[in-house]
Amino acid sequence: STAGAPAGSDGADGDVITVGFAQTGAESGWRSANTESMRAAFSAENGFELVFNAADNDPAAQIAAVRSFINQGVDAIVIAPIVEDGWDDVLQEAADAEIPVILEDRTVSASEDLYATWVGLDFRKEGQTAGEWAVETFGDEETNMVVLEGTTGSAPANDRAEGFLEAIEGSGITTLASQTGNFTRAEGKTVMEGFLQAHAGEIDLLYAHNDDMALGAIDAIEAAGLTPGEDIQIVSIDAVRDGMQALVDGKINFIVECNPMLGEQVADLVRQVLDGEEVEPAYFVEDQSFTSEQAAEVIDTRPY
Ligand code: GYE
Repeated sequence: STAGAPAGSDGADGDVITVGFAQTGAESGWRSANTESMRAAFSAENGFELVFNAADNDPAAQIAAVRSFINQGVDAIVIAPIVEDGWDDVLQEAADAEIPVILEDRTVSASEDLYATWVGLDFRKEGQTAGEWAVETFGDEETNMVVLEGTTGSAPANDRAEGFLEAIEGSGITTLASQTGNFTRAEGKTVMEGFLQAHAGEIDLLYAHNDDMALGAIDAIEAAGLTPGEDIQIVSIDAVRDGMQALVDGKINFIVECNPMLGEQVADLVRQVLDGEEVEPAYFVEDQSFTSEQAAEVIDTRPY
């Protein structure tokens, strides 16, 4: 199992584990923290050789990267799947090559038989928590909401939308407009600019599927002469540093955490799977949520 491993870089057990990691891209602060966590866990000191690919959020490029890992004969493949659908063929190819696949972060719609395990967050619950805050804040009041969705077809965009809608059912909150901002700051800004033009003076609430899009939207709201957090209340998901700072500053009103520090747990699972140990089909990592006051208390001690 030392294919491609540089000479003299043997791990503690004398056998370097070569892992191909197909990352989504570099769209957000969450993603940077996740990549860092993975690189640290799959280090040479820990006995790994990491073959890293970031697909720039192009699902076809990500599948091609996984195929190239199979051709290279890596020991294991880790994927943060950009979208849920379209994985059956390449996962079957990995299974045929007897290379175990471990998923991290996002989920796939393919059968559980086609991968060893998954570790990540409960995106639906994150959406629910965000929606519960919105209902507590606005209640029966007639409230016009706009939504910045994550990447279309991605598990977090699907599940965060679903969980939120479930939570606001029967409340006074209605959706004026909902569009993808691809989890990026730049698109969060341009899509929000469009919302502000089409619905001038009407928007009470923004639900952003991640902090980066909320931060882009804040720029657009301020450029329109409005006060984010007051004229338009904002709820988002991730709790990355810049998002937490905007929450402390009162520009965002509530953030639901999504923990990106998954590297160590993924590395442990890779070892267990390669050792033939039995693992669960899914491992959920716990999330918290923060008001402005709570963010102020913890912001200096956050690892990302
Ligand atoms: O919320 C977003 C990132 O898949 C949970 O992807 C992840 C999401 C995260 O781009 O910021």
